[in-house]
Amino acid sequence: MATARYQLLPNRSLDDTDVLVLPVPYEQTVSYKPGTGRGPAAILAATEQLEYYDEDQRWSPFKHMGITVLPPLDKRSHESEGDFQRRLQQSVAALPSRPLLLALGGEHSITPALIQGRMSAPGTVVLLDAHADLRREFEGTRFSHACPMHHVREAGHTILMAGVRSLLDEEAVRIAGDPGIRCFMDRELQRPESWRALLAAIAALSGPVWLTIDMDAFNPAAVPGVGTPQPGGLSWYQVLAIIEACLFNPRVTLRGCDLVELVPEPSCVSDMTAAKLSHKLISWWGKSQRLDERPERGSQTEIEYQ
Ligand SMILES: [Mn+2]
Repeated sequence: MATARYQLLPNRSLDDTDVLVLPVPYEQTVSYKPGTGRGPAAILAATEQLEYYDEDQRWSPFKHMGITVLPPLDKRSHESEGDFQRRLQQSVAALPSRPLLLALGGEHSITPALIQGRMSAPGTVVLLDAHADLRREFEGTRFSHACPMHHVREAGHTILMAGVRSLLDEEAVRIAGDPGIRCFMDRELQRPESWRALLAAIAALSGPVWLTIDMDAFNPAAVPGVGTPQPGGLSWYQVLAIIEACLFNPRVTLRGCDLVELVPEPSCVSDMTAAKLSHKLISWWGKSQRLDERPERGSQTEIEYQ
């Protein structure tokens, strides 16, 4: 029963929570390997196997933080893609603004609506992805999972992308000619000076930031469960270093993040990687907001398995 899998974490009310987890099992425009619609349930199921102590920050975030898993939001059968995107944006805009929003995809086409619902002024979008996702449209739809960064750029946000290793010549030309897009190609990051330059660029960010992580940014040997795998890719510790630089940058206001394009697979390694990444995002954001200085919040804050 997939629906029961959304209730593994104890839920706080909307006005008393620190993190909103929004499952978006949207799968409409996948172009290669199907299954990303099962991503959110698989990530939440894998959280059952997580130890909640964060060995990096040396605390148990859920003893101090409230978390709310929202009902899954997906396209209705008779709804157009455009109507779904508008409803997603409106739903996100109606959520309380103080908690961190963590959306679990689903395909990458959900990201522009999430950002538009959450960032009223232009900011920076940090993209970890094997692909540049800058197509204007793909396979007949502008809402394709190949297009989200085109829409993000059109909305006026600047983009810092890392891990890219698959793109069209038009996308390469656009990146080269647009000062609002900074791209660290995946292979370039093998060079220590480029890796340091990426971390320095993230440390230099300020203002509102959205973090979007396509699971295909990872090396597919480590995370095979993605819709459009590409050789090469970032390691687990590289991704952690990137999000650490972003979340602990005191000039950044993180407006939200999304993990997208997971296709659950039998080994569960990819599912667990996404679940643990969610845990790190929540824990490190909480630590950056000094929520560890709060007293423990009693029995409701204990994780209870069902
Ligand atoms: Mn993508």
